[in-house]
Order: sequence, then C-alpha cells, then structure tokens
Amino acid sequence: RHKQGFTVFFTGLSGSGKSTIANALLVRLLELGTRPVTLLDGDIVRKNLSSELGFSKEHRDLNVQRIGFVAAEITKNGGIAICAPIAPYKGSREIVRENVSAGGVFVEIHVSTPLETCEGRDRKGLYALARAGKIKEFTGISDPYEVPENPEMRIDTTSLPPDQAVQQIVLKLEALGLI
Ligand code: GGZ
Repeated sequence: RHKQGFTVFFTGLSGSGKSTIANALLVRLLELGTRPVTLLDGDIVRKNLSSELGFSKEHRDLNVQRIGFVAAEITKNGGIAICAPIAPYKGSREIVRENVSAGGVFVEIHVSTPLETCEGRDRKGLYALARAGKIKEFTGISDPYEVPENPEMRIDTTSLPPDQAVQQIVLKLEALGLI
C-alpha cells in the first residue's frame, strides 16, 4: 500500500503562501509517516543548490529544472517531494511534470493568491523595493508569471488559513490514492 512516490509542486507569486503551506504539509505528511518526505523550498534551494543563479528567464528555468531533477529522483525511489519555487514559466513546469511522471505522480498546485493580496501583505518588503525599481525582474511587477492552465489544484490563501489549505490538499492526495 502507498508504495508509489509523488511530488507536490507548488507554484505562485512571492508572498502567495507557498512556503507556509508547504511547511504545514510537510508536518502533516511526516505525521502520517507513510514515506520519507523532502521539502525543496524556493529560498532554501537558492541558498544551497542554486546559489550562483539570478532571476533571468534562463536562471529561473535552470533553478526549476534542478528542483525538478531532485524531486524526480525522490519520487522514483518511492519518497515524497514537496517543492515550492515561484516557477513562473509554463515550459519549465511542463518539463518537471514529464520528468517526475516517469517515476511517480506529479501534483501541481497553483497557489493563486492574487497580486493585490501578496503585495498588500508584503511580508519581506520586496514588493515595495520592486515598485521603487530597486529589485529588477520581480515576478508580478516587472517580470512575468504564466498562470498554470491545468493544475491538479488551485488554492487562493487570501481568506484561507494554512491548516485549511493543507486539509484540502490531504483530501486531494487521498482521492488520488497517494496517502
Ligand atoms: C521574484 C525574487 C526576486 C525576483 C528575490 N523575483 O518571497 P521570497 O522572496 O522569499 O521568495 C522569492 C524567491 C524566489 O525564488 P524562486 O527560486 O522561488 O524563483 S524561481 O522559481 O523563479 O526561480 C523572493 C526572492 O526569491 N526574490 N528576487 N526578482 N522573487
């Protein structure tokens, strides 16, 4: 039972709630204890695996492919990978989907919290810096975000607490027969 590995791949704007939900989902899946769980969060990956990369399209694509490679390896070996990069480009997300699907199940979750909410929160002050032109190529302000067309789920955190978001995801994973 539950031998198939899978990847939960969150994509969305900075401040959309990806990291918060990913961390809460990690805790929940560890509690269930069915398989080893690895979290590949955007900023942690950038500090370690992708420390030399910037935010051009080429560098973002490279960053997302690296995350996808690690997630595919984990999935192929029967584990659970949780990824939470912005991953703004459709083509890049599709390549990750193909790689992961070769050895398990790919679950794409668009954290669709609108820009107004993300910018209104501005927890790290990055949107203010981006508006002031102090951060170039900032996703949603001066750089594109290509909205996923067929994600397995969409979650808008504007008025949804993290534990309720996690509950919806757990139900989806159960419906897919993964947990
Ligand atoms: C977007 C940026 C940028 C620019 C720095 N654009 O909310 P955060 O701060 O903690 O997470 C964001 C993170 C984005 O890195 P990712 O690896 O997830 O992006 S991608 O998937 O596109 O490779 C944000 C911070 O880095 N950050 N500069 N210009 N976000």
